[in-house]
Amino acid sequence: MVPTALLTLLLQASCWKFVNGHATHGQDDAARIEELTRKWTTDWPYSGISTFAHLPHTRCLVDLDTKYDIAIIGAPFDTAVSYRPGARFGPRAIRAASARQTSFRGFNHRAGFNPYENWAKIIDCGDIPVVPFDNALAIEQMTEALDELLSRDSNIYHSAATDSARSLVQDKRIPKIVTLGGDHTVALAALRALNKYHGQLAVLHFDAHLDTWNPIKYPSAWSSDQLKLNHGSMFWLAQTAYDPPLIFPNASVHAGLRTRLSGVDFDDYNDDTRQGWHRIEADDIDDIGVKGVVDAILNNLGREMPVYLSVDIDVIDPGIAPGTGTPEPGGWTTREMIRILRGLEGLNVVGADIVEVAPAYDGPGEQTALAAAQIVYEILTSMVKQGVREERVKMRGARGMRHLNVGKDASPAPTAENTIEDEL
Ligand SMILES: [Mn+2]
Repeated sequence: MVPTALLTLLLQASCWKFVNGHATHGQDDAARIEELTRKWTTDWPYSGISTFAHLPHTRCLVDLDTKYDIAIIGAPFDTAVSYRPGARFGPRAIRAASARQTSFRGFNHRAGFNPYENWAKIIDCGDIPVVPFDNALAIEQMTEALDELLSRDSNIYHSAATDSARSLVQDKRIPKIVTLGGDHTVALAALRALNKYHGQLAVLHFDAHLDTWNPIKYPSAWSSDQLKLNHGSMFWLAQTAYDPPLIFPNASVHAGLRTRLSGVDFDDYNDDTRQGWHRIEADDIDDIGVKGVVDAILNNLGREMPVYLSVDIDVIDPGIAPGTGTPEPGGWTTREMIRILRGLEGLNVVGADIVEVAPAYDGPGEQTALAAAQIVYEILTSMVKQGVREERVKMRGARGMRHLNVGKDASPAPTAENTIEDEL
């Protein structure tokens, strides 16, 4: 039997709830939502549904209302690999490994800049649901999906209130895309989509391998059209299967090479040269250092040419990043890779990918996926910082017009390879 005093208390409590529920309806909803948001929306690194760096997620491909300046999208595709499969699980592994990246602790001390707290709206667009049974169809799907993302007006352009404001951000109208692979074939889809908006692109390709292989170099007595499409031939296809070629002639750069070559001579390299590529070997870093690698890249690409930045995680030594499809000993360290990327801030990168993360071969510490997540962070830092830099140049031409949040860009500590700052 319930004691009378307790019964009274229970009744009072339910009446209070009833009255309180009605009293707050409408009148205090905004304040209540604000309070709930304050209490419950700041995730710890280990809480929350997994998105890249806890960024907001929407299925961008069908959500026409949510605008973005940089779209991160997964391409879980791995049916064109020549050795270990498993990169279809790369996007979810990279997202999980990015969990310690948050906007409130996102200041990149090497760059003097927080990419998550500046002008650019970066969102995680989820994955392209790529078919696993038909590679020709998969490439079409990925191309169409990336094309769709690029076809939208960027957030900063969309938000510009006046014609003159819009004209100032005209060069930011096309959003940037960062693809989480997936095997390296996804780069072909990205080049096809980006070409429609930017024309021919130079490619900056970090990889242990050339990926410009003529498919006849693969040891098979059999042939078919589909055999030509694989994760070591997509740049050959980009150069030879399209008219005009998707890649700008004589500008693109491989960095971090250490692959074995076909046959008994340098014919693979000669063929690569004929396709217009410049090569930087993994070993070169011992002779010319990080600065030498950066300078060699900048000498080829300049700072105006639209660049597609494609990072195969196997550029990192497999002792550090073993979770990948075609590991090659003798690669760069994560620190070297970060410093090279920091030295390349001034490039006009219009799209990027991080590919070949295959978590089944990774360690329990997720070291490969962690390296990939860090590389994405460095790429995002450069993309957003580049936008601020462009705005500064414009401000010099039109003093007083501030349309980007340049105030949050702390001056970076000068480094040997950070020459773009000196120029500006
Ligand atoms: Mn590759």
